[in-house]
Amino acid sequence: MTKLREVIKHLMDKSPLDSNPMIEVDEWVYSTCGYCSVGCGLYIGVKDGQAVTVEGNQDSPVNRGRLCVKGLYEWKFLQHPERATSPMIRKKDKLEPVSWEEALTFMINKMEEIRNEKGPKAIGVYHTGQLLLEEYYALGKLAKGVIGTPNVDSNTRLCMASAVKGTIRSFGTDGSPGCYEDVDEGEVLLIFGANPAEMHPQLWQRILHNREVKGTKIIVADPRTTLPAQIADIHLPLRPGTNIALLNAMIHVLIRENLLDEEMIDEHTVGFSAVKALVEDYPPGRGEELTGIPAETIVEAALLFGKAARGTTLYGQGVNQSMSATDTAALINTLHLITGKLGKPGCAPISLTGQASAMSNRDVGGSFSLPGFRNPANPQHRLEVAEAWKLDVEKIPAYTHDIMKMMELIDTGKLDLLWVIGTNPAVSLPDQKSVRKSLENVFLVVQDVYYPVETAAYADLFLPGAQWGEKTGTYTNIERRVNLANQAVEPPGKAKGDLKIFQEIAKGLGAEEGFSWLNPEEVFNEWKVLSKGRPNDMSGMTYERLEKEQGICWPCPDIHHPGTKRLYTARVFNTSKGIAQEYGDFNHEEGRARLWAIPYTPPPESPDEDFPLWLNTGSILEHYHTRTKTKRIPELVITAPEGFVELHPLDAERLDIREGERIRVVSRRGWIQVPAHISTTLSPGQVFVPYHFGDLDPSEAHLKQAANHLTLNWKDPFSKQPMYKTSACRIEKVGLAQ
Ligand SMILES: Nc1nc2c(c(=O)[nH]1)N[C@H]1C(S)=C(S)[C@@H](COP(=O)(O)OP(=O)(O)OC[C@H]3O[C@@H](n4cnc5c(=O)[nH]c(N)nc54)[C@H](O)[C@@H]3O)O[C@H]1N2
Ligand SMILES: Nc1nc2c(c(=O)[nH]1)N[C@H]1C(S)=C(S)[C@@H](COP(=O)(O)OP(=O)(O)OC[C@H]3O[C@@H](n4cnc5c(=O)[nH]c(N)nc54)[C@H](O)[C@@H]3O)O[C@H]1N2
Ligand code: SF4
Ligand SMILES: [Mo]
Repeated sequence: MTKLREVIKHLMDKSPLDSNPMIEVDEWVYSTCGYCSVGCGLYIGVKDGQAVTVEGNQDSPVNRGRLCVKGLYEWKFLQHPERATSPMIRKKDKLEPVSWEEALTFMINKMEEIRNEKGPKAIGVYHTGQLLLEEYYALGKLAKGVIGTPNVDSNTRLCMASAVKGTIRSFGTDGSPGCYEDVDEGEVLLIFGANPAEMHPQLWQRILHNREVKGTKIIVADPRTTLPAQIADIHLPLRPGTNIALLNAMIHVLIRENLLDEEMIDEHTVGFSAVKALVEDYPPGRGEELTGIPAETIVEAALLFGKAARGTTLYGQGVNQSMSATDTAALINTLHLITGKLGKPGCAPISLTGQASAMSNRDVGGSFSLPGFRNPANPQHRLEVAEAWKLDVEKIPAYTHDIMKMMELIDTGKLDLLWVIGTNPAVSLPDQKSVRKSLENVFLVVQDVYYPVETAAYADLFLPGAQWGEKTGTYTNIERRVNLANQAVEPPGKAKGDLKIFQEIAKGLGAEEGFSWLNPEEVFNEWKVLSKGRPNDMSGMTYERLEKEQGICWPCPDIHHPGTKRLYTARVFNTSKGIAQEYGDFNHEEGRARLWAIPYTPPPESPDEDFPLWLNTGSILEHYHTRTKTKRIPELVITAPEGFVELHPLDAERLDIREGERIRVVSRRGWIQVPAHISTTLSPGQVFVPYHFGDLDPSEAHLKQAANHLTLNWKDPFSKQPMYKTSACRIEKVGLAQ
């Protein structure tokens, strides 16, 4: 790690960066940060029609005026010479600018042609967690209602799918049961497979504050000694992929010591006897064998959590992208249910959603569900949606496919057109070699805000959207707070809001009537009616209220309702078939939560003679995803200019590798060549590669640095989420035989 990064990380840790100094502006526009799901409130400063600064919103209960380094420079990615300003069509191997009319006619003709020839299933839509709630709603209606394809997915599949499935399997419907106040009020915080110091920095500031003022105890379960692990009271550096073994051993201790909430177990849940029987096989000694954590440390962690009156868990991609991901999320919920740490202050299992609006996508059924967490397999739920959309119920697909399945459908000639909106699969999907081959073999439409962008290297048609700051709509954050992000500036050139693009395509496909909204609030109002009576009821919200009240947490069923901090306070869950988001063995007509008994299963790939190191991939503070925004901000690029691999000093010594030396990381899928950063953050035998860096844009085409050349195309059986965190690799000095 460079010295500068160390300094920045230290700064983030000790003294929060306050907002920009005030500069002269014509107008301050109320908005919400568009990067991560913490959902910080901010104002965009506009001068002469351009965004010139941002200022943290002092009144926001989320961040109280503070912003992290990404939020602070957020205005800078709006005006950039590489903003996409015109639609483009591939002509003679090159994308050439065309008019909107030509671009949309081309797209609609192609869609009609494919639909007539092969049916709607041959059209795929793959979108994002970075649009606005209103845009997801419109896109869901267009893809499922108008096009009528089951091939609809979004990048939230790569991110939150396991947390969502785990939450549904425990409680019946999606949505975090808790709120940020539960983080403040917990005596103990269990940070499980997450690194909020770098990924959710303003939530981390709250945690640090609580620790200082209230002495909150912190337990961190992460194979790496991240910043949270460094300050934790107990660090559980488990072997990658062993979450289930650790949780089972902790639950074993809790049951043995009778640190349980019997009323919750007996009256409000099902499945305890199976859990009890299963964890008998996971005494702390077996936990140690499987996870590598000393048995007494597992006991200490379980007792700290179990004896505290209030405890909250924050979990992230170390769960969702690791082995047994959905099961781990369900087991974290189980841990909270059996100890009664749910539905009361300071007690909640909280999934750290990643992107600013990933939760909005889930709210309105942008990908796998129907709006309002409705179950696509439930005829009544489908009917409610069909009636609202004035459509034949048969038109709405009863299932959807995940993106890696769509790649397979391309490979087998069943999917002919893929419309990619606000995501960059030529960097972010696993096993890039096969993904890039599929992208070559489909009619590809890319709707993005920058050009060049890696995935557009394969595009036949490019549509320029507008981004954060250039359009109005809402975001739902981690704590279910729906907040407003207002348009501050006009999009550049011919770029236009994604909602407008969806409306025009719907019109081209003959569905103008259902898409004739005059502004985003009209879309919100339509959705709001459909949300009535559902767990994520937003019918009491208006844009005016959202701005005045600094966002409102759903459910908010009427105009006078203040919103809801925490769910399940009455210990009644959404598992009955009529309400639940899915059908399954967790359905329970009395509304009991389901406890899960889950045996440990080893990952499908682990280190061996040929590939002796664990490969872990993830994010770093300065960059956001595939860097389309952050690589265009010099202040962020300077500290992390290119891809790298972190390895432990003992491994570096054994392999004779020096700091900064360019080395090759090789897996069964491919290789990358990046500088080595020697770091004690990792345990010996493990390496870490950030996934932000691509190698298809002209400025990076000479580098081979995308982590996803290495990763495994292996999906969790329930959530179909790729397992990015757990595979095997080796390191070679450059020049040595492969
Ligand atoms: N700066 C920045 N912030 C971001 C983002 C970004 O790109 N940049 N992206 C946003 C998004 S979309 C997301 S999803 C979040 C991601 O936020 P996080 O989930 O916090 O981040 P990750 O780095 O993906 O993974 C978290 C931790 O899981 C650990 N881990 C790996 N394997 C295992 C395992 O088997 N068990 C356990 N217990 N832990 C394991 C890793 O070592 C890592 O420290 O961040 C959001 N915030
Ligand atoms: N190996 C490995 N791979 C991973 C992960 C990992 O930990 N390891 N993490 C995964 C996770 S958690 C995530 S969330 C994904 C993220 O992966 P991606 O979704 O591919 O990453 P982004 O860079 O956010 O892509 C968003 C694209 O949308 C564009 N865009 C931004 N705003 C708008 C808008 O308003 N409209 C339109 N039309 N376009 C817009 C951006 O320019 C960018 O090209 O990566 C996943 N991949
Ligand atoms: S913590 Fe997240 S929401 Fe807040 S400013 Fe940083 S990136 Fe934006
Ligand atoms: Mo994510």
